[in-house]
Amino acid sequence: MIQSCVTIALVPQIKSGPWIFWEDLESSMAQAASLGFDAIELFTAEASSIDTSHLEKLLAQYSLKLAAVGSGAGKVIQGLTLTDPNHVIRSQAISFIQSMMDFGAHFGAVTIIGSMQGNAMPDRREESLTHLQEALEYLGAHAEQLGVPLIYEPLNRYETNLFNTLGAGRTFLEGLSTRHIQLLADLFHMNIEEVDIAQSIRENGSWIGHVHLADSNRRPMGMGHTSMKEIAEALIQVDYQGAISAEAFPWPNPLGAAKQTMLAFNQHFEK
Ligand SMILES: [Mn+2]
Repeated sequence: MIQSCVTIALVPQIKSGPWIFWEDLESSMAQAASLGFDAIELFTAEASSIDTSHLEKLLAQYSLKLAAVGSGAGKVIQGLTLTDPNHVIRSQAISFIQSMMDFGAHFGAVTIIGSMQGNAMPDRREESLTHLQEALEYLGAHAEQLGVPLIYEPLNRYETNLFNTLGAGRTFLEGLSTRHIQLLADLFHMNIEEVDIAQSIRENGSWIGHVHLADSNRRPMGMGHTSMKEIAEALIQVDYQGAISAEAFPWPNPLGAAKQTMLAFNQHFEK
C-alpha cells in the first residue's frame, strides 16, 4: 500500500530547504495526522537528536509511521560526504549515516543518502566512484543486518555530478555486490534530468524504495507544471509499495503546503 508522507525538518541550519514542516516536532505531527497523512520523514541534526521512546510515543499517539530519515545534516552541519578526498572525513560520513540507519531501523524507516554522497573530484571521477562504492558496500551490508534498505538518491546536476538519473543510479547500484540499496525517485530532480519521468519510473520500478513528491518548481504537487497523472499511473503500474513523501517548499506556508499535498495525493492515489 502506498503511504502518504510529509517531511519534518528539525535542523535550523536548513530552514530554507524544501521541507513542509520545520517547527516543533509534536505540532507538526499533529497537523500531519489531522490532514490524514500515513507517515512522516524526519530530518534531524543527528541520530541522537530525538529520544527514541519519545518518538515512539508520539507516533503511537498520532497514528503515524516513521517512513524515512534524511541524512543531509551530516553534510550541512558537519561537512561530511562519502566522496570527500580525506579518508577521515569519509569514515566519519559513513559512521554518521550508520547511526542514522540504526535510529531509523528501530522504526522500520529507511535512511536516505542525498547530499551526503558529495561530488566527484575534478578529473578524478574514478577515484571518487571507488570511494562511493566502498561506502555503499559497507552501508549496504549494514542495511542487510538491520533488515531495512538504504536509499540512494540521484540528485540534479546542480547538486551532484555523481549520478543524476534513476537509470544512472541503478547502473551503479547494479555493479555493487550489496542488494540492500534502493533508489529514491525525487520528482523535482527527475523533472530536471529525466527524458520522461513516467518512463524512467516504469524502467526502474523494481529499484525504487522511496519517492519525494514536489512539483516542477519544488512547490507542493499541483502548484507547478509536472504532469502528475501519468507519473502516478507509472508508480501504480510498477506496483510501488513505499511512501510518497512531500519534500517541497512550504508554500504558501507549512499548513497550506501540507493541505495541497494531501489534495494531490488523494487525487492520484486511491486509498
Ligand atoms: Mn529529495
